Amino acid sequence: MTDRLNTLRGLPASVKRPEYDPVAHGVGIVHLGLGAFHKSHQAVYTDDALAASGGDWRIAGVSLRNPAVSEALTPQNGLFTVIERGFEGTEARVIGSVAAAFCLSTHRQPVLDALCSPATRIVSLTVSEKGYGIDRTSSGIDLAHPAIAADLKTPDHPVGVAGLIVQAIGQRRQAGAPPLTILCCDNLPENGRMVRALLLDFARRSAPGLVDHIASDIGFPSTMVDRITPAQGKETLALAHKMTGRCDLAAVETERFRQWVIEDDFRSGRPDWAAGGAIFARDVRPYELMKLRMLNGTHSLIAYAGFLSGMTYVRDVMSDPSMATLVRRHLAAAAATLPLLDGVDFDAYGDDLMHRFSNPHLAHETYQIAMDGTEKLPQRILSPAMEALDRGQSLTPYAFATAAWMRYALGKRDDGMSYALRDPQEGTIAAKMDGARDARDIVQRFSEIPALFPEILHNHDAWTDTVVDKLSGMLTEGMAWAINNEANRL
Ligand code: CS2
Repeated sequence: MTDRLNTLRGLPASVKRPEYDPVAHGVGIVHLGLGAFHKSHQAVYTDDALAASGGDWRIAGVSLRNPAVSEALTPQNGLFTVIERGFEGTEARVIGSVAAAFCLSTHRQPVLDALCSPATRIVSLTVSEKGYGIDRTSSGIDLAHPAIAADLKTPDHPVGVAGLIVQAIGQRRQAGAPPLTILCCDNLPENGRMVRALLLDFARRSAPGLVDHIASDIGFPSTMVDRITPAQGKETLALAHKMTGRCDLAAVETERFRQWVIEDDFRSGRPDWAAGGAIFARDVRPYELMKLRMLNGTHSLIAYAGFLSGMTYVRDVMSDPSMATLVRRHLAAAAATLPLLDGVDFDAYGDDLMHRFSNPHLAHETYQIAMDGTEKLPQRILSPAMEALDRGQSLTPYAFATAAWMRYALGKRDDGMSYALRDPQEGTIAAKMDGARDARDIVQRFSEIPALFPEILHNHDAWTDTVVDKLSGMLTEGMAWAINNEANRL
C-alpha cells in the first residue's frame, strides 16, 4: 500500500514543496469554505508568502457542512498537492499553508476557538454566491435563506457565515482580541462591501450592540480572484499519486494561471501575498467587472450552450468552431461595457481567456459551471446587458446567453434526458414552468421570478423579443442548430 502524503520527507525532487518549515508558523487566518478553489488559490498565495516573508499566517480551513475535505486533510497534516496543468506540461506542488481542517457541523468548538483566537486576524471566505444569504435588491440579508433564518432563531448555534462571523466578532470584542479583516473571495461584485452590508444587517437584528464596532473597526477589502479549478476527479488523484508517489486524497488540479487583486484594507496585518504575485489596488471594482463579465459571463454561455449540445468539457466547446465564434463575440461585447482600466488591454485579456478555456489538459465540466445559474446570471450577464442598453450597444450576445440559460433551466436536453439544475431556485423554477406553452410564455414566466431580471430589461421590447426569438430556435430546432445559426449570422 502506498503511504499517505503526511510529511514532506522523501518526496521526489521533481515535486515543488514549501520553502519553509510549516510547523514553525502559527495560524493567523480562518478560512470558511474549504473547497478546491481555496486550495488552488489563496492557500498557494499564502504558501508563497510564508516562504518569502514568514509570519504566523497559516490557515485553519473550515467546511460548513461537508466533512469530506477535513477528513481527507487531517490525516495528511494539512498537506496536499496542487497539480498545475499548463499547455507545456504538468507540475506538482505540495502546499504547507493549511495547518488544520475542520467541519463546522462536527467540530463546532474548535472552529469557534480558531475564530476567536487573538492570533487569528483574517477570516477569508469562498462559500459560493449562494452561501451568504444576501437579498440582492436590499443588499441586506435574505430572510428566506435557510442559514439566515436558522441563525436569527438560534444565534448561539450558527450554521451559516453571517451567524458564525457575528458570533465570533461578539466574543472577540468581549475578550479584547484584535479587530478582524473579513476577506471575501467569491465571484460577486464589490464582494467586500457586500459582506459588510450583510453582517451589519444580520447584527442589527441579532446583536445590535455590535453594529458600530463592525461598521468602524472591521476591514472588508474587496477582491478579484481567478484560477480555473475543475472539481477533483479520479484522474486528479491518480495524477497526484503518479507524481508524488503518495496517496493524496486532498489533491486538486488547476491551470497555471492565477490572479488576485485585493484592496489593501487589513486591520491587523496580512501575509505578504504580493510575494506570490497578488496585486494590491486602491479600487478593485474595475478588475472585478472585467473578470465577472468577460471570464465568468463567457463561462456561463459556454456552460449552458455547451452542456445542452452534448459537450462535457469547456475545452470541447472551444474546439467547436461555431461556439468559439460565439465565445469571441461575447468577450468583445462584455469588454465594450467596461470602464477603462489603466495598464489593462481588454482585447489581450480576451485572447488570453480564449487560450485558457482551450487548455486541453483541464477537464472542466460544463455541468460544473452551469450550477447556481440564478445566483450567477445577474452579475455575469444581466448587469453588462443593462450597461450595453445604456450605451446603445447590441443586446444580442446577452440575449443569446440568457435564452441558453432559460433553455437549460427547463431541466431537459433535446433528447429528453433530464438532469438536476443544482440551483437554489430549482423548485421555484419547476413550479413556474409547469404548463408553460411557448417561448414567449416561458420568458414571461422567468421574468416573474423575484429579483432576477431587472424590470428595465424585461420591459424593453427589443430585449424580450430577442430572448424569445433565440429561445424559440433552441426549443424547436435544438441547441446545436441554434449555435450554428447564431454563429453563421456573424
Ligand atoms: C466558473 C468559475 O464555476 C463557475 O461558475 O465560472 O468558478 C471560474 O472557473 C472561476 O471564477 C475562475 O477564476
